[in-house]
Parts: sequence; C-alpha cells; structure tokens
Amino acid sequence: MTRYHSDIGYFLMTNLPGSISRLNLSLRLPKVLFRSNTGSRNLHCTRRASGIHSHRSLRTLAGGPVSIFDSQKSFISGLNNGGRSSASRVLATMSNERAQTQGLVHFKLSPTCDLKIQKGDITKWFVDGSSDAIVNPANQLMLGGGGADGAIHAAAGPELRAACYEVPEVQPGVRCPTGEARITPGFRLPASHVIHTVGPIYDADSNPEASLTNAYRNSLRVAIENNIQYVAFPAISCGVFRYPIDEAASVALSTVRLFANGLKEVHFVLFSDDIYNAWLNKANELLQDQ
Ligand code: AR6
Repeated sequence: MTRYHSDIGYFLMTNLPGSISRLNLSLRLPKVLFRSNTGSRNLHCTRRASGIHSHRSLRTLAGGPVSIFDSQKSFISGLNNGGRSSASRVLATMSNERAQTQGLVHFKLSPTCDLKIQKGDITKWFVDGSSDAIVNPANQLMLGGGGADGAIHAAAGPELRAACYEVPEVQPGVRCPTGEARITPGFRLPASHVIHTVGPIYDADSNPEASLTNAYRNSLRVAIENNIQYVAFPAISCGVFRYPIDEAASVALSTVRLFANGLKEVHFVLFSDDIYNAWLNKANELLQDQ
C-alpha cells in the first residue's frame, strides 16, 4: 500500500543527516512513498511494525544519539516511579527501534500475542495502516465528544462522524450501549479502523467493573471478528468518566490477558504519567510470569 506523508517526507528530505535517516527509516517507517513539497524527490522506505510516528518523533531523530538517550531517561524515570519492574524487559525495550517511542514497555500476553504499554497520543498511533485499530472511548450517541473522543474525531475528519451517524440506533440516542463496541474506518487517521466503545461513568454505573470489562472485551471481540491484528487502547473511562486509575488498570490488563488471543499485539497508548505508571505497575504484577 502506498501512503503519502508529504509533510513528513519534506521534513526528512531537508532535515535529517543521511546516516540517521537511513538507520531509523529502516526500523520505523512503513512502506511509503515520501514526496517532497516540490514533488521532485521520492524515497521508498520499509518499516517494521511499530508504534507512534509523529513530527515530534521525527524531530527527535534529527537530534541523533543524544535524543535517544533522552528517551531512555524518561523511560527509566517512568519505571522508577513504578518501582517494580523487570530488568530484562527494561533492557529489551531500550533497543534503537523503540527508543523514539515514549517509554514503550513490552510484555507477553501469550506465545502469539504481545502487549505494549507506552505514553503518547493515540491519534498518532498505527502499525500497518490496514489491519490496525485504535479504540475510541466514546459516548452512547457516538457522534463525538471531548477527551480522546474529540481528538480522534478531529484527526479522522468529518467522514468519521458521518460513518458513526450511519451506525443504527438501538434505542433513541444510543448507537453503542455502555460496554458494547462498534467499528468504523479510520478515515484520515493513520490507523485503518476505529473501534468505538463506551466505558462506564464510574459514579453512575451500578457495576462499573463489569461494564469496563465488557468495554475492553467487546472491543477485542469486534477487532478479531474484523481481522484486525493490532489494537491500541487508551485508558477507557479514566478521563471524563472518572474511573479510579489503579482499579481501571487492573480491569484493563486482566481483561486483555484473557481475551486478546487472535490478535498479534495489544497496545495501551496512555496520555499521562500517572496512568502510564499505574499500567506498568499492574502489568508487572499480573504478567511477570508470562
Ligand atoms: N491519546 C491518548 N489518550 C488520551 C488522549 C489521546 N489523544 N486524549 C485523552 N486521553 P476520556 P472517558 C486520555 O475523557 O473517561 C468524551 O467526551 C485521557 O487522559 O477521553 O472514557 C466521550 O464523548 C484519559 O486518561 O474518556 C465521552 O462522553 C483517557 O484518555 C467521555 O468523554 C480517557 O479519557 C468518555 O470518557
């Protein structure tokens, strides 16, 4: 598949030293045709499946080894806050290919499915642009909102809202009941699909743990039914819906551990340090023997 990222291509053409761009492009970028603003220079690159790709990370690449060190520092400080990490995982995730993502930590969910926890903006995430999906913590109406939902709609463009509008209402004003999930294309997002789910409003739900479990479980089920191989979750219900972070981490990780089989990778892309650290702590507790 050919994708055009003309602005990123232009940045690469004009800013990266040759050796750095060759090294990192071979590790991080999809099979793309980069085109400069003038359209006069093209560059084909191959990428291994990876995480977040943004102008910011490309700028970091231009900084060379120093910026890689900076990434490792912030990664280590995240783990130190967690206080209970596995040294082998730390080392494994400090390879060059991962150094540009923010604190990416890798766990095994099963022999065929990996879990990756990182900090970042989920709207920037993708793996292959064809069998990948980000999960949108939406509301029941499914026509956009604040938080991650608002950011996802803004990045996907108005086509996403139009596609959501086509999802049938199961009752007036409800396209996706709490705990269920629906899928649409990703439109202008780098990921190919969006899985919309509705987590519980913590203080209003009669059984928030069951509802949050359902939101994760049904998102995974919808992904598998649609031949998605890579899924990225935010911390569902941990923003506007005010689910306590440690409890949410426990529900999220124990649910993906049970129901991710059939996927190649499950990612958590977490916006803030406190949530990232809670997820790492819980993953080290629940997954250390896998
Ligand atoms: N990337 C990753 N995580 C993000 C991003 C982002 N771009 N933006 C926010 N977060 P929330 P909820 C984090 O409020 O609690 C909407 O109005 C955020 O820091 O987005 O399930 C919907 O329409 C938090 O940790 O979702 C619903 O009405 C997490 O994502 C309602 O909010 C979830 O916060 C859903 O509330």
